[in-house]
Amino acid sequence: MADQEMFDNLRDSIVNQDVEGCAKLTKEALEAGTPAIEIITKGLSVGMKIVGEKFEAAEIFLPQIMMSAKTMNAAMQILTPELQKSQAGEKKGLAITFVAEGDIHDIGHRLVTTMLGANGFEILDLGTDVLNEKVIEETEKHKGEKILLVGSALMTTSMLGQKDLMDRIEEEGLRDSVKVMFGGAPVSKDWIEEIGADATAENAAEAAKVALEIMK
Ligand code: HCB
Repeated sequence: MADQEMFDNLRDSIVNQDVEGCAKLTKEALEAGTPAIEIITKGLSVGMKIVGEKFEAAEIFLPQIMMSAKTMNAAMQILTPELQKSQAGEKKGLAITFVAEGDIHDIGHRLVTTMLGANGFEILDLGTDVLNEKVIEETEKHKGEKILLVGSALMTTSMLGQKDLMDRIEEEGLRDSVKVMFGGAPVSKDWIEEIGADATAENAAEAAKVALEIMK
């Protein structure tokens, strides 16, 4: 099967909520030597983007998105051990990863967390719907270590909390102790500049690259 056809089939399995078909296609793609990260960025994530667009256009509703998320999770179970194969020697720092308060979208967050772990970061995963207070508390606990804060927000509402977090970091005198990157569909470079964070990335592979760069 040509590569593009394989990626299109993976994409369609997400859009069509085909849990078993997606798992089968994912295994076949891996067996054919396709890197796990390409299966995600060129196939599965493209499907998720289409699902989001269909939801916005009221062509599908919440139960369908939940099934697409279940489908993506089935593929991620197969792909995560591949992504976890470490490419790094010495530790690059402590990555504290979290999804913003009020936000439970965790597929991209888990993917970014896995990629950072595979690229030499020690991981403290705070999970989803995390209060800024908790992020500050954990940063203070680990002060003195090389800390990278990695926040995700998938909604314009939850993204606003990132500005509050940057303000709190300044107020607590922690700005020189941490690097901060944020990502998720609504996060743009302009937003990162506006709130005074250090970086963003389009996807998990780029997030790992950017993280290594800003932690040098
Ligand atoms: Co959700 N949802 N959803 N949803 N959802 C979005 C996010 C909308 C954009 C869909 C739309 O309207 N077009 C929309 C938000 C609109 C907005 O605010 N602008 C939306 C909405 C409105 C909602 C609800 C409010 C719906 C409702 O209840 N009426 C509700 C909110 C729940 C809540 O959080 N409180 C809701 C619920 C759900 C679920 C539960 C059904 C399900 C989530 C399941 C789960 O995550 N366990 C879901 C899903 C799946 C989506 C879409 C379709 C896909 C998200 C996804 O998993 N993408 C999404 C549409 C979209 O995003 N375009 C839609 C795939 C992953 C791999 O990509 O972007 O998350 P990613 O992560 C990338 C990238 O951003 C980057 O790397 C990742 C990996 O490549 N990245 C970082 C992420 N974090 C980073 C951090 C860094 O530092 C650097 C890079």
